[in-house]
Amino acid sequence: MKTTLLKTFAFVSLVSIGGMAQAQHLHKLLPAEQEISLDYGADRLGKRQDAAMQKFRDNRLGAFIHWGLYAIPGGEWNGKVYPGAAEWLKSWAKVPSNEWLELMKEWNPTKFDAKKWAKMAKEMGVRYVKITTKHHEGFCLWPSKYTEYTVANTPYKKDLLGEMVKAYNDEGIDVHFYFSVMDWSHPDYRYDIKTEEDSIAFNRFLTFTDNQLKELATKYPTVKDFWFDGTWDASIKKNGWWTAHVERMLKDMLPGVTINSRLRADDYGKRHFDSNGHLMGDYESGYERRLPDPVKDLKVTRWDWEACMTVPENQWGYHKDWSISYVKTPTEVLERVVHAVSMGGNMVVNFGPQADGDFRMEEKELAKFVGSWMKKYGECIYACDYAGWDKQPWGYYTRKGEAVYMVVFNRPYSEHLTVKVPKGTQVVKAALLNGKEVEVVETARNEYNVNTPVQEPGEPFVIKLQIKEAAGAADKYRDALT
Ligand code: JFZ
Repeated sequence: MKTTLLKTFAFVSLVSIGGMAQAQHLHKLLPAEQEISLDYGADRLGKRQDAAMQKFRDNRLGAFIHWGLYAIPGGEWNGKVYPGAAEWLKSWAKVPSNEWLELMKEWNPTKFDAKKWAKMAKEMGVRYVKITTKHHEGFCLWPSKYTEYTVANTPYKKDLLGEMVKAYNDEGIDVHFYFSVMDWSHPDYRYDIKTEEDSIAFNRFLTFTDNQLKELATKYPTVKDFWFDGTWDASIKKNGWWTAHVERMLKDMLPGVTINSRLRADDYGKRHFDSNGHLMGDYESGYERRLPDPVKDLKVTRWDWEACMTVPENQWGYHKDWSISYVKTPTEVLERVVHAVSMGGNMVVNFGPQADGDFRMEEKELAKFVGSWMKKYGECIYACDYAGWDKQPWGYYTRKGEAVYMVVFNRPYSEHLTVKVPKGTQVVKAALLNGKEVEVVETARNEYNVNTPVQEPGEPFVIKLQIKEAAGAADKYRDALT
C-alpha cells in the first residue's frame, strides 16, 4: 500500500524506542514527494483511534508471563548454571532440540491454579496479561494440532492456555498472546534463505505458522493482542509480504485486535518502521532499558508504544538463581511504570513462574507491592498520558484531561516541588488523592511551588493538580496526543 505524508511533517526526524538489540536510532521521515512506493509498508499514519486501541492504551499496566519448558532446568544444564536468560538455555548450553524437548516428559505443574494466577494479577492492578503461547523453544501451552510439541503430550495434558484465558477474562483482565515466529523445534525453520530448498522449506514453515495463528485466533477469540517476537532473522526480513499478510489475517479474524511493530518487515526488509519512516503495526514494542529520555525524546508521543521489563537484569523465564544479577526493588519497578505512562506508553512487568506452577516469593511480593500502591494511586496511571510539561527532578507528570498528576519519587529537603507550566496554563488547585488540599504558591511567571504533604507517606505519592488552560495551550496538548 502506498503511504503518503502530510507535507507539514516533512524533514522531521523521529527517535524510536525500538529495534532489536540497538540503542535508539533515528527514523527519518521523507518529504512526501520523495517517499517510495511500498506494498508492505505502514498501513496507516498516526495512532489508531478506535475503541479497542483506546482500551489497549488506557490499560497502561500489564504483566508478562514467560512460561515454558525452560522453567524446568531454570538456567542449569548438566550441573552448570548459565547466567544468560533462562529461556535461552537451550542455546547457551547447545542442547540439541530432540534432547531439549524431552523435558516435556517432566512438564507437570501440579501447583498451577489459573484462578489463583488471575487473582494475583487482579490484586496487582494489571489490566492485561501477555502470555507466551510459544517461545523460541517451540513448546506450545495450548494443544496445537500442527505440532506434537504441546502441553497435550505432557503428563499435565490439559490446555493450560485455555485455563489462563478463561481465568483472566473472568477477572476482567485482557489477555494478549506472545508468539515467537522463530521456532527451534521445527525442521523447516530457516535463519536465512540461500537455496531453493531453503525457500521451499521456509514456505512450509510459514504455512505452519499461519495455521497455528489461525488456530489461536479461533480457539481463543477473546484474545486482544498478538505480540510477535523472534522475527529478526534474514529469512523473515526477506519475506516482508508475509508479516503484512499475518497482520491483515489476524485483523480480519479478530476485529479490533492489536499487533506490535516487531512483527513487521517491509518490501526491503526494514523492520518496525518502514523505508519511509512510518511505524508498522499498531504500537512500537520496546524494552525498558530503552525507555525514552523524558527530556529529549518527546517525539515518541506521536505513536503508541509499550515497553516490557524484567525484574532481574535480563531473565524472562524462571531462573533458579537471581543472585547472579541485580534485582530491581519494587519501588524501582514502580518508577519505570510511572516513567512509561508519563511518556505516553504502557509498561509490562515480567513474571517467570516456576515449573510447578507457583511463583517465586520475590514475584509474589512485587505483585503485592505494586497492587497496594495502585489501589491508592492508580488514578495517575490508568487512562493517563503524557502531560507535555517540563520534567522536574522530583518525579513524573501524568495527565488525564484537566487533571495533571505529580508522581513524586524524590522528595526534596526544601519540601517544595517546583512546577513549571506552559504559557497560558494556570494551576487552580493541588490536592492529594484522598482529597486533602496542599498549598500552591506562584513563584514566578509560569512557575509554582507545590508544598509536599506534612504527613510523610513513606512511599512515592501523588499530588493532583487541577489546571486551567488558555485555548492555544489546550490545542497544543491535544496535538501532541494525535
Ligand atoms: C525477546 C526474547 O528473545 C526474550 O527471550 C524475551 O521473550 C523477550 C521479551 O523478547 O528478547 C528481546 C527482544 C527484543 C529486545 C530485547 C530482548 N529489544 O528490542 O531490545
